[in-house]
Amino acid sequence: MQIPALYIFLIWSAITAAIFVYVGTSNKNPGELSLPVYKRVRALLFFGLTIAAVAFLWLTLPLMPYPDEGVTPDRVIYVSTKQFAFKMSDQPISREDALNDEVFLSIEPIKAGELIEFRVSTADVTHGFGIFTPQGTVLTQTQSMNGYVNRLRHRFSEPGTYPVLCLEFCGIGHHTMKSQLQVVN
Ligand SMILES: [Cu+2]
Repeated sequence: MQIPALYIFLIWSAITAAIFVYVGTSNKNPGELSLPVYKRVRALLFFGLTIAAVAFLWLTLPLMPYPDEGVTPDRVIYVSTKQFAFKMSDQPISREDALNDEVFLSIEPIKAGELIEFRVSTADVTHGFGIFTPQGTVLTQTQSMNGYVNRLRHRFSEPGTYPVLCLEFCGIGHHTMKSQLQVVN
């Protein structure tokens, strides 16, 4: 997965650099563009990009995982983040418990098929709450932000051990910020 990402990055960087070089060199000999042509190009760009944007939104917005109105989750799990750990509880987590390193919280295993709502917040800086599949690919994620409770709903279809990792660079120990979820039948 890393190598294809590197190639995509290199190709994209080369395209961006080529555009800069083209614009930089083409400015040396500015050509005259007649006003009607200029207006036509501008109208074409405006309407073309507007139609592309509307089509893109129309195609992709229905795929967004918005929680259904009026659907009650089977279970609520409270998540609190702090440099550099996750705390999860079936009860709301007080700010004192969130900040206290001596307080260890745990949750009961999750049942496969249940609709889980994670309520995610942070006790210090912004973190990420990323749930990965047992095979190590991202399953779902939300940010963990100070002063906000972000709700993330997910239904685990298969039992297993799902790693939880921070997806925001939150400080020197970011890479050690790990947890996991147990999903059972
Ligand atoms: Cu982090």
